[in-house]
Amino acid sequence: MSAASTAPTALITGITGQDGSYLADLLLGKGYVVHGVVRRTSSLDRSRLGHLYADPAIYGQRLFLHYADLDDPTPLRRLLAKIAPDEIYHLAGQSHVGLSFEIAESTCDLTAMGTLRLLEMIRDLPKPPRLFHASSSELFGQPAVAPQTEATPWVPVSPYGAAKAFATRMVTIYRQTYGLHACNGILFNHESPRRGENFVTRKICRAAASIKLGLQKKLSLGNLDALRDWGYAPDYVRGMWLTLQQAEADDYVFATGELHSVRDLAAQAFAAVDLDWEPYVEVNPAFFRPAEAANLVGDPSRARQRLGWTPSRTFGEIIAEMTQSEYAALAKSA
Ligand code: NAP
Ligand code: F7E
Repeated sequence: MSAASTAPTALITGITGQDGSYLADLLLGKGYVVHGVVRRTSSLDRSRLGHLYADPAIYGQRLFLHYADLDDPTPLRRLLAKIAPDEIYHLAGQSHVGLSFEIAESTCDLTAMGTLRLLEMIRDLPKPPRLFHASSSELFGQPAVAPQTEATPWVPVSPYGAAKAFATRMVTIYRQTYGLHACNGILFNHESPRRGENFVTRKICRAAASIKLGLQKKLSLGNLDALRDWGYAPDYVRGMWLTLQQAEADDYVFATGELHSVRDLAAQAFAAVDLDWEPYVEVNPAFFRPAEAANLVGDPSRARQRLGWTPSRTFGEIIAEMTQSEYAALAKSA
C-alpha cells in the first residue's frame, strides 16, 4: 500500500482563501492528502495556492482541487462519496461583514444554508467525517460582557453575524442530535500577508507601503475608533486542526484577548515604514457600517487548557510583517 493511501484525507471548502491556503500548507506538512473545493471563476489566478501548484510533488499527487459550489449540493455530495474524507474543514463563505449589508441574501444563503446543506450531506454518509466549522466573533455583536467565551450569549448585529449564528447553532444541533463529530471554532479577527485587500489590516498596511514608495498620497478609512482582537492567521488554522484531533467534539474560542483600535493599527503600520500616519489618513463616511459590532475581545482559555493553543505573534509583529510584505511586493512591481 502506498504512503498516500494510508495518509489521512481532508477536504477544505474555501481553500483559495486566506485561511484555506494556510490550512492546506499545514495539513500537507503533516502528511495529509488534501482535497479543496473551488468555485468556477472567470480567472484561474489562485495566487494564495501558487507555491503549491508549482510543486510537482504536491499538486496532483497530494493536493487535488474540485469544482463545486455551496449552493449546488449534487457535486459536493458526489465528491464526499468519492473521496470519503476523514476530516472536513468548512471555511467557504462571503467573509466581509460590511459587504454583508449590501448582499445580505447571498451572504445568508452561502454561510447559513450552505453550512446546513453540508451537515445534511455528512449526516447521510456511512462513515461521517469530522467537521470543523469556521464560526466568528461576529456572533457576539454587541455583547454585554467582555471578554467573550464559548458560553457568552450571542447578539449579532450584521447579516454576516446572523448567518454565522444560524450555522453555528446548526453544527451544535447536528452534534447533539445525530452524534456527528462537528465543532465550531469561534474565530476572532486573524490577519496575515494573505489577507483579502478590503479588510482593514491589509488595506492599511498596503497603503502605508504604497505611500512610502510614493505610489499613493492618501488613505481613506471608516471608523478609526473601532476596536478589534487581531491575531495571526497561521495560529488560527493550527487551532482548527487541533480542534479536530480531540476525542470529544466541542466548540472553542480562538482569540488573543487583546484589543486595539483602527487608529493604533494605522500608527503601527506607518511606523513600520518610518512614517507618521496622521497626515495621510482621511475619514470617509462611506466606510462606516450601518451597524458596528463592539466590545469584541475573546477569552481563549478553553483552547489553551485543552488544546495547548496559544498565539505565537504580537499585534505589532503581525502588522510589521504585513507592511514589510506589501513594501517588498510593491517595490518589486514598481
Ligand atoms: P476569505 O479569504 O474571504 O476566503 C473565503 C473562501 O470562501 C474563498 O476560498 C472563497 O473562494 C470561498 N467561497 C466564497 N464563496 C463561495 C462559494 N459560493 N462556493 C464555494 N466557495 C466559496 O476568508 P478567510 O479569512 O480565509 O476566512 C475563512 C472562513 O473563516 C470564512 O468562513 C470566514 O467567514 C471565517 N472567519 C474568518 C475570520 C478572519 O478574521 N479571517 C474570522 C472569523 C471567521 P474565492 O477565492 O473563489 O473567492
Ligand atoms: O473591519 C473598521 C470596521 O473589515 C475591522 C472578517 O474576517 O473579522 C473580520 O470582520 C474593523 C471594523 O473586519 C475601515 O468598521 C474602519 O470595525 O477588517 P474588517 P471585520 O468586520 O471585523 C470577523 C471576526 C469575521 O468573521 C469576518 O469574516 O475596521 N474599519 N475603516 C474598516 N474596515 C474596512 N474593511 N475598511 C475600512 O476602510
